[in-house]
Amino acid sequence: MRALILIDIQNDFLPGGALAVPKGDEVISVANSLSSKKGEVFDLVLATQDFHPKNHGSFASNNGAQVGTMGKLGGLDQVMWPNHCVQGTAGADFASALDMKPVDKIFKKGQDPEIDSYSGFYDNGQKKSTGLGEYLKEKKVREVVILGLATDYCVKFSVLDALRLGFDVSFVKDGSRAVNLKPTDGDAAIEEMRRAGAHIVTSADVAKKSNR
Ligand code: VGL
Ligand code: ZN
Repeated sequence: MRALILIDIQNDFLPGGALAVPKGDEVISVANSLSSKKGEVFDLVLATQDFHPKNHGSFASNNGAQVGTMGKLGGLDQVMWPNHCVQGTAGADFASALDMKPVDKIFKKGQDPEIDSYSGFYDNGQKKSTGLGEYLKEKKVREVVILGLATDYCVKFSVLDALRLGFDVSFVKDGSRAVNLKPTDGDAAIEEMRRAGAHIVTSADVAKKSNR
């Protein structure tokens, strides 16, 4: 069983959004073209959604901090982000051009104000599960294909957790974009995923796979 996992393709991560990822909008057509291959290439299509309460501790505004500086949250180092993906706001919604019809299940994360959650599987302290890993195991998924936003945060940590959970993991390079607080962050994240055992692939490579 093979699952496609779409990470955080939400309005606030698109150009013009609160935490805009440069060229983040370019992942939408890649996501749509791969998710349209459900049945042929994928058995399941899943999506994660960053979904913060407005008092979330990762927001600079809730810490009297400047955006982009480092602080602490839940005992961990924490980037101070602009307010983003706040529950009940349009910024938290999935991109309107993203085709949600093939999506079998949505896993929300980042609801606990006391800890951030980059990975779609666990919070940053690896304490609480979103249920994604358990769901994949229950569905007998062995292979996961991951893309979305952002390469250097939520995509990277989702890939690393998926590897730790024992899945065969492919990261779709053309289906992901990086925040790049430092210009090399995206490339460093890809190298880290590769070293941890992920296959670095293109959407064209993935589209050639078959379930038959
Ligand atoms: C993300 C920073 C804060 C992401 C989410 O989806 O990569 N990055 N929250
Ligand atoms: Zn967030």
